[in-house]
Amino acid sequence: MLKIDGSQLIKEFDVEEAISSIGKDIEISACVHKVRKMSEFAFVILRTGRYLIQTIYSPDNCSDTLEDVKEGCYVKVVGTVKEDDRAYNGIEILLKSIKVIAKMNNDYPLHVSHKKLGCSLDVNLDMRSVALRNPYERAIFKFQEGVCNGFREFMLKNDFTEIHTPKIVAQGAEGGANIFHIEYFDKPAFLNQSPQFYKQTAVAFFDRVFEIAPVYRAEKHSTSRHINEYISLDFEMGYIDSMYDVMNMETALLKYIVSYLEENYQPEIKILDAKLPVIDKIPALTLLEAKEVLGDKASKNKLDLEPEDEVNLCEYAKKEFNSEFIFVTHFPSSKPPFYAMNDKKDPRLACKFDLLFRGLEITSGGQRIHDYDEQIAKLQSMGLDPEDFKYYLEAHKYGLPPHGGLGIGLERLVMKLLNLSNIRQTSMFPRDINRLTP
Ligand code: AMO
Repeated sequence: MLKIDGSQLIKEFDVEEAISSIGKDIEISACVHKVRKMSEFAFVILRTGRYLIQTIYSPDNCSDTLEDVKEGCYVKVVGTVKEDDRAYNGIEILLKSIKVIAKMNNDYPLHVSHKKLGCSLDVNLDMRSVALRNPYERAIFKFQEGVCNGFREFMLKNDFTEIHTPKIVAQGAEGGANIFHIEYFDKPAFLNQSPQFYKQTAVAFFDRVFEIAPVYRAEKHSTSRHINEYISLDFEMGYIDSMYDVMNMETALLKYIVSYLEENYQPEIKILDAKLPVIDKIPALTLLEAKEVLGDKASKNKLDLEPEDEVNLCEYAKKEFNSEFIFVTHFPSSKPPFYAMNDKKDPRLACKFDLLFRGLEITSGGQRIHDYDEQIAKLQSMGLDPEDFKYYLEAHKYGLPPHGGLGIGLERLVMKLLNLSNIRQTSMFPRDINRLTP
């Protein structure tokens, strides 16, 4: 009988191991990225899960032919590792054998092996399963993995507990019309706009929590900054003195993510030509101050930031403070979210902040109401019925420490870190008003 004990794992190609195997033979399973035939020999470029590797085929060295080896097929090769400064990662492989393990049935409809695809974004998104084989396109998502890993590692190091909250809910957390209605058997239900209620509830028993998960927004317009399903990097922390504790935590978090990327994602940083921000202190202005510094350039909307304000404030922060980030604090307390604590000094303002980066809001956060009566009063002042929030209010009823937190839009953060122009480029299979497939 065959017994599987988990000790015989097949390994993915390890570039470090290959570099340290110069002069030795190695076996690689990979996709054929490109074949360039010369008169006496051929370059066969292989694509592993993360790297491109140059191999050299010559009929004298190799026991197989290249007859069935086409761009897009999958192969298993054995070859000798050679140093070559001109090749990817400084090595090339002299092929001894090359066996096709899976054929391709159709030629690629896109230029997968080009540096960039060179097609429109719509074509790219329509043909995602092919487009993502292009090293530039897929590097965006490897880099995105790095942002999530950096986020998670920082959170765990700082005693936050990872939680998983429901996405099918009975009540939206963020208010407004951008909520998806679904049928939950015989009951109406919604797709959650954020883990807000649950992460606040969890502060009562874990003190500090975080979540990396999808959230849903029924955006009825098509813009370069909105998608209908995005990944929210959320955290919530107890025992804060003010929202400035949350802003400090975010500054340290962003510094950590950038250095984590620099340390672990150099191949992607190179492919994507990413210019990562240098983060020192992040300036903070109140909304009122922000509108004042913008002067004539400020949008007519006095109660919130419009996209042009975000661009202009970032330009101001760069010029005045040499910072690519800027916090804006103290939004009107009459506006959502209803869970934001009112400023004790001026209750017309809420202890809520946004963080802008390279011209775009990437985060909202703030201090929340922890007192039961205060939360009931704020719900009522906004014309909301506390009965509709019965389960959320249980957390307040049985006691919550002073707390606050934030939500970062992963795709927006990655889009800005990479200086891309459309959020859809950073969503592997984006959902927007016109797109439900692939
Ligand atoms: P908010 O609704 O401002 O706050 O969202 C937080 C962050 O999520 C991102 N974001 C989006 N990204 C892509 N497409 C969208 N349609 C979209 N909508 C929002 C933005 C934004 O800054 N619960 C609060 C957070 C908190 O206070 O903890 C919340 O969800 O980057």
